[in-house]
Amino acid sequence: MMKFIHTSDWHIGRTENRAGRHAEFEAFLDWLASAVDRHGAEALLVSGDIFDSPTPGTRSQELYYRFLCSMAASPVCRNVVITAGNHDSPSFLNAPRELLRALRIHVLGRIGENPEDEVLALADAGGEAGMIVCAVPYLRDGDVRLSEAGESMEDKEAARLRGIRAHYARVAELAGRKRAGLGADVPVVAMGHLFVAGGRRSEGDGVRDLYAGSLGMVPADVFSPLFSYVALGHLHAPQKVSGAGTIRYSGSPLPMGFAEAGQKKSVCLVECAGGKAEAVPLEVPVFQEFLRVSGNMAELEEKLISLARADSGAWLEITYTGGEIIGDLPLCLESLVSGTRMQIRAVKDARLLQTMLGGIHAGERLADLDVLEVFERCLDGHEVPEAQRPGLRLAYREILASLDAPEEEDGAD
Ligand SMILES: [Mn+2]
Repeated sequence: MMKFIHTSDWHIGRTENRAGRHAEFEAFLDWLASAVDRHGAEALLVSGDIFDSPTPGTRSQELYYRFLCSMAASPVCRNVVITAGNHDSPSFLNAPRELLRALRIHVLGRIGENPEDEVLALADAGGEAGMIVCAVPYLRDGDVRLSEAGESMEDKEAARLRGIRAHYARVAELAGRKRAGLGADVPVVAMGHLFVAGGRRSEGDGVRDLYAGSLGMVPADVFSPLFSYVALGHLHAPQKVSGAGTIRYSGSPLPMGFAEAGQKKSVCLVECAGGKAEAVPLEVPVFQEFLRVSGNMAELEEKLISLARADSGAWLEITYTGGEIIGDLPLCLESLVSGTRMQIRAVKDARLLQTMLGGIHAGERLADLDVLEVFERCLDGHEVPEAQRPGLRLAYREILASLDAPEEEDGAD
């Protein structure tokens, strides 16, 4: 039997309207370190998006290394596996990998020449072979497919999917061989940072849609039946992809913005025995409450007063829906929370937005719109003829795809 914790999408260094959240990240990592020991987890798997940015600040790095240090000293947890997500810099994660390996912390920033590197045999608490992990990082286009000139968007997508399928098949085969070599019937667990069909996106979960609609998704059958469990990252709401719950998103441990306010956050505690895996969510405490409040001035006043009475320390996103124009709305609202523990992080004036931006719908901020939606609004705004739009959309998506892969070049340094 092998017990481990699966988590992902920490996004260390993420800010909320420029407000730092290091205290929350620190509280989460402390909680996680104690949860690992309390539950007797022999391994910790982190499926991507460790950092929010490819160039994390020094505070963020300090939190990360301090946490890894506590894991290395854990009396229970014998191995940590960290894979890169689309937000991470593969080179940044990989830079200390030799040093970390000495502490039984395995880092997979990008796939290398040898897929064997992604197939790890981990020991259990007794020092015996406990499980095999296929530590597959986020697969960038350049990792799994060769671009060809003149390819259509559909051709590219099909080639990308074939590449992902082939890669998972390859590591499954290697894992099968490794298991046979061990002569022990240990479970095989796969990791991934991708959007698996059947996964449910929450509004604004930080997953950038590079491709519209169903493009960019991967069917769950890319994962070999050899895998007892698939530890996924990328979507921020915790969820099962398969009915049995053995292909699963742990979700982000902290709310990534107000769109995730009120979402219950968790990590997964997984027990593997024989070919079977069982996962239960461990709820992460709320370290900083995010709250959305809306209404006209009288309603807002009433809500904020009652929150103040309850001694709320929430971060607020306030949407003013009143008809009356209030010139100094942020100041007015600020005076309502002064002397309380609450902090206003964002103010939206539904009516003002409506009149000023026309095409932008009530309650929206530019930051809430998907990049493709913004482009659509531009096409509408400039009254671009329908016939020209498909070509422009394609060109725009190609630009986006190239922006999303800043790491392709950094192999040089
Ligand atoms: Mn993420």
